[in-house]
Amino acid sequence: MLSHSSYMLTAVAALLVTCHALCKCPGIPELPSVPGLPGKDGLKGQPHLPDSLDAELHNVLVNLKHRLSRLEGVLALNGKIREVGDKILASNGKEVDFASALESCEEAGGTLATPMNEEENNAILGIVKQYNRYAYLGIKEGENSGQFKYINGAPLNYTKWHQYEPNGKGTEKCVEMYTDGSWNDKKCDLYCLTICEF
Ligand code: MMA
Ligand code: CA
Repeated sequence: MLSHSSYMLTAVAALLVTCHALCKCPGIPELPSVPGLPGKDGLKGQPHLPDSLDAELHNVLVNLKHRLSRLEGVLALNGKIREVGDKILASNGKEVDFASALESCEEAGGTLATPMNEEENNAILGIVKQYNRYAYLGIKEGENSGQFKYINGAPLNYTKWHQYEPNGKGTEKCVEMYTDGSWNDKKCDLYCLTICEF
């Protein structure tokens, strides 16, 4: 019979293995193998967990969710994050060129804020207004001038161009958000606020 603490250890290990299987966790190293505990493929093909372990895992998950939501509440209260749909938005308050802004976001495990609809655009706008600074978006012009795309190369499915924009005709390959939420194509080597999404 396993002791209570062994069950807890097994529950937490199983949870971590499950989390690692479900998500890519930037900055979090691969789990070391623990003798006596299942490896990262060890839960596959196992039809059920024992009821007690299942209940324990459920409990751990409920508590983690509760703790995370309280932490998110604290960060939101302090104006450090904004949540929109499944995205979390945050800025480091720094104004840098496009490449540096993207690098900071990726280093933190995210990417540049990329509005995919009006609701997301408004959430990013909230941060632009908070700092009263234009911000680079996660959008770039492709090789063919006039063709703006998401950083991952996918075509845009939502746009909010300011009147008469984009007007750079291949000379302004990045995009900034104005303090009214509209977009302007802009040179990539200027200084704009860094806003990331996670
Ligand atoms: C600047 C620059 C452009 C923008 C125009 C709008 C003069 O250039 O920000 O990207 O389109 O202003 O007047
Ligand atoms: Ca422009």
